[in-house]
Amino acid sequence: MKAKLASRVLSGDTIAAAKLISGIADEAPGAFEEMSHIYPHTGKAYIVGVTGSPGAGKSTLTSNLIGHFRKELMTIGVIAIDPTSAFTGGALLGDRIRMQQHGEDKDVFIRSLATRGLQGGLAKATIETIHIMDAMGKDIILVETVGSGQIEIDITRVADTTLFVMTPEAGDAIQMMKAGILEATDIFVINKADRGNADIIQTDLQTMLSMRHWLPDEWQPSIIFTEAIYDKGTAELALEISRHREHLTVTGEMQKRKKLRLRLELMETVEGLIKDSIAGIDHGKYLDKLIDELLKGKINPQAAAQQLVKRLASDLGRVNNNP
Ligand SMILES: Nc1nc2c(ncn2[C@@H]2O[C@H](COP(=O)(O)OP(=O)(O)OP(=O)(O)O)[C@@H](O)[C@H]2O)c(=O)[nH]1
Ligand SMILES: [Mg+2]
Repeated sequence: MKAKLASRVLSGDTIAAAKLISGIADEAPGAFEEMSHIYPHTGKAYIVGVTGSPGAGKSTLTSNLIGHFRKELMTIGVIAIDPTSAFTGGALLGDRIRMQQHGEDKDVFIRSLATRGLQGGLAKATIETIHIMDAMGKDIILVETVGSGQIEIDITRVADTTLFVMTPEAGDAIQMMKAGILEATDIFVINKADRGNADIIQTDLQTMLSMRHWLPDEWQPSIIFTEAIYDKGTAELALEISRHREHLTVTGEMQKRKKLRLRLELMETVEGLIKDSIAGIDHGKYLDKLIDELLKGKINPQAAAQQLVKRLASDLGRVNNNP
């Protein structure tokens, strides 16, 4: 494989990048070989996670941030993760329209990843898409997700700066506690401040934050007000992101986040490999046989799992002994 796509991606070709991203999501043969030429060019981009409840204004805010960073001549990648498109088919289009003002800008590259079809591999596909945009030379990569499921939380944990977008409407604060978002957030954005009552949610938030114990060097999440439809508060938010970035750099936390990201990627890859290998034992017949035994109550799930792992280990041992 000559890694034709990878070399085009490295020269900034967006069509090649889009093709490679689809190849990764579809696990197309050759895509991973192409990726091996991408990895050496990664590690420079700054990753910002934009999460929050549906309709909170994440896409509008992301679009504003793109505009702000473009004025500073930074190049931008955007990944919109869309868990709802499988059901409604609409949200994805909405995001495209909101961001389309940047569609003509060759220094802004926007891709959507739908959760449909990716199952457990979403975090991995997202990280690989980040690598591709990073290797293309994008300075900032914004990742928009609805912060409700575990996968989204994993992704926000590995961003360099995570924003959680809320609105003054009730319920947001409680939901956030449940989802464990409080620990994963670096900057809280209270959007739709034009609707009033923004101070109420700010007080709720401050109360919650004050209940946490902070280590001396630890970043304490800040609260920023925005009115995204009027592009208000964008500069303040961008400034806060750069303040957080500075904090990560001076405290060495940046390196820790990079390590976390690599760990997540490694574990997801191993998990995928193991699952694929198990499904492939005796061309799938071994798994089928075990499931039949489970169904008949001849074996319990714990014993079946142990049997699978043992069989896998012995198969792998045979592969290693007879190269
Ligand atoms: N009043 C008001 N409306 C806003 C503000 N920001 C965004 N909106 C509106 O809120 C709606 C949702 O905005 P989006 O940016 O699509 O929100 P989102 O969080 O990306 O939505 P999903 O991706 O569907 O979860 C749109 O109709 C926006 O115009 C704001 O500051 N004030
Ligand atoms: Mg959106």
